[in-house]
Amino acid sequence: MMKMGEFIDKIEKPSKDEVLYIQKQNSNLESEFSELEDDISPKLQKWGQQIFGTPPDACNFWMGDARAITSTHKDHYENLYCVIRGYKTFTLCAPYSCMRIPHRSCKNFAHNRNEDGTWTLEPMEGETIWASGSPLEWSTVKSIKVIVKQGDVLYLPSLWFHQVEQSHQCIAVNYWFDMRFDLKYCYFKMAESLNPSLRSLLKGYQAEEEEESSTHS
Ligand SMILES: O=C(O)CCC(=O)C(=O)O
Repeated sequence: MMKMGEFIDKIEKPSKDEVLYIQKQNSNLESEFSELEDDISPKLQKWGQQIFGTPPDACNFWMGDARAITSTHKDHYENLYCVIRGYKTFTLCAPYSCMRIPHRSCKNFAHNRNEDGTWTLEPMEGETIWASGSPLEWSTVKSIKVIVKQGDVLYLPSLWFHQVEQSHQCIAVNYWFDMRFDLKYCYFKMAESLNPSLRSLLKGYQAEEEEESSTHS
């Protein structure tokens, strides 16, 4: 656990060994930064609630180093993303790009902080299928860049792929509202099933699972 004072000191004088980013996606605005709630107008959350018809699943606080880049992924959420200080650059690919985005299987690791303040990368169980590389490397996938400046709110619809970069000490708050698993989701899953790299990864998992269940029966 790192206290906020230590985080601020460190981010003001960044070291080459440590790239810090507050980016827990577990509603940390409520659970860890409740002191800030009075500074944040409830208007955006209320508006989101009205248009998506449900309270947010998570309200997140983000603050980080310019070297911290969020790799390309998509979420099952309608996302209202507000930049409070600095700017963020979102590189976006539409959901139908899922047919073409190369994927690979990545081993899971956790960054654990040691008592002396150093970090250890600990291997964890399992693997995660993730987009491989970044939008600029995918010649057959169209992307658009959106710069979200201080005071701007980006509505990022569910299932849009996004890679995110930021200015140093950028601060943001976002709200995730659960998406509707309707026809759009069915089309997305159908398009995804046409992606050759995903198909072969999923087949590999399926074969492993079948082998495991036959050795246990
Ligand atoms: O701001 C970031 O670094 C990532 C944001 C993101 O991935 C999200 O809001 O879903």
